[in-house]
Amino acid sequence: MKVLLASGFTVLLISALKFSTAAPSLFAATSRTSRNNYHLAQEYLDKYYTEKGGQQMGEMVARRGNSMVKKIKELQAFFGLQITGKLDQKTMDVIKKPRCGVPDVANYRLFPGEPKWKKNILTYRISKYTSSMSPSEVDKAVEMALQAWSSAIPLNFVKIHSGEADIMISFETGDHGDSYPFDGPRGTLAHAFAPGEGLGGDTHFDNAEKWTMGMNGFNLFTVAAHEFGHALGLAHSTDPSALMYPTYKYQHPFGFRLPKDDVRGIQALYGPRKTFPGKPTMPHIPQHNPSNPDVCETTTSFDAVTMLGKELLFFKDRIFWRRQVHLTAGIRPSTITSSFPQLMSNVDAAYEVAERGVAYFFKGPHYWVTRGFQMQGPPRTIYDFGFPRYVQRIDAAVYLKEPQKTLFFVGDEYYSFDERKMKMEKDYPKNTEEEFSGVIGQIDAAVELNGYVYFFSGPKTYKYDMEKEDVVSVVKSSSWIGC
Ligand code: TQI
Ligand code: CA
Ligand code: ZN
Ligand code: ZN
Repeated sequence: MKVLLASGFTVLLISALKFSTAAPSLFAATSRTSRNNYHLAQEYLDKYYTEKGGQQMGEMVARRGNSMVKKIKELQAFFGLQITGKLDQKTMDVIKKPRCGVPDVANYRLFPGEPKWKKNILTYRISKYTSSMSPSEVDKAVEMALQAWSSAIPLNFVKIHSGEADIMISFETGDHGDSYPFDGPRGTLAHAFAPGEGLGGDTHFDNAEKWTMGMNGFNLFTVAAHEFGHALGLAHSTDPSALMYPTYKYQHPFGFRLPKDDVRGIQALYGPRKTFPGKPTMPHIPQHNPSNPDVCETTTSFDAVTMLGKELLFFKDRIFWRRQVHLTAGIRPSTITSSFPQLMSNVDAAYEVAERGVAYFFKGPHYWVTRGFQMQGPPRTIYDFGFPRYVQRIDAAVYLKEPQKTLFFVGDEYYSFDERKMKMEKDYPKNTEEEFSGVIGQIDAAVELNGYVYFFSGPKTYKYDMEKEDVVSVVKSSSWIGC
């Protein structure tokens, strides 16, 4: 269910109060308590929700005949309570609870009950676009707005294109089915529901606004970044420099840094994103390796290597390089990260089954399926493959075309997965060094090219000839990216 915005919330309580005598069953308590609750709720409203407009909206809602139970359910969803549809103890507790239990220095506010996401990978989907901007501009604004938050906390956002995402994003006009109709140009710009099931996290933008990438109309990045703050669990801040301060102020999307108060607020819920000492928090995009000795010095090993379509991808921390297989050294490898899904940072292993046009990316006990760079659905667990539970992550994976088998390297052992039968093979795991003569040490990454398997182990890459069953050469791992 949804989180209401302040004005929506006003509607809810006002209509609840208005109809309390007509619908006494909504109150769990006696009529005397109900009257007390009425006064408490009214005080609460007067104090925190004094916007005009609300009453008017309340009348609209009443005329449409929405049930009171539904309203109370929405209120409960807003506060992350159990959805009973009654003004029960917990619901009244929320109303009675003073909202200022926040340390003096901080100006951010959490929602009562402090609803938050209980998982660290959240999916999002943009289900309806606006005609004011191109879809790719909308995608970009949304992605950057989410990234502003995920750079501060250990949450990762994964975009999906079908089905139900945690954060469903859409542009809506007027009444759009959640009892918070939009009001045409200006007024309400957008709203978002607090973390939770169903409507929780969902974010709607008023399609009647002129949405832009720039400074005219309303800047989508700015409003989206604010709304995602709500969708992650932040209420409004009293700090005028905060993103969550309830006044529109254009924010330049490029080079945007989350203001301090918002960082404090969101980290109070999710803790800080852990970065490794000396590693950049934001993706660092090396431009041209030979002229960038840093990258060559520090990139002595890879986390994962795979083909993806016609390109060879090398992953390392939050960076990856893509290059054409057939281009010879000296041609600069291009790099991306900023436009790439968050999950692509710190991948453990990756492989492609070119015949099926799909690739698999592994990170801890999860994996994702992609077609090219398009994610296919939410993350899944590696136990789907038949790994024993003590396997918590995979070091490397390589698909072998001819036998149609994928080898998974874990520690000093490897497993073999039959891609035709979609089954893990019996008699595994086997010892890697015993089976691949000449390959020494733990495997970080592996890829098959032209009948050779390249095993990446720290600064060395072993070129393994499958026919000869032996290593035929050893090269420096960083030479693959032009070092
Ligand atoms: N929408 C309000 C908002 O998102 C809805 C709202 C009102 C609300 N009170 C709330 C949400 C209390 C959670 C808690 O704030 S809005 C801005 C502003 C709006 C406003 O359309 O008024 C932005 C949407 F004021 F900050 F610029 C986005 Cl950025
Ligand atoms: Ca509007
Ligand atoms: Zn809505
Ligand atoms: Zn807001």
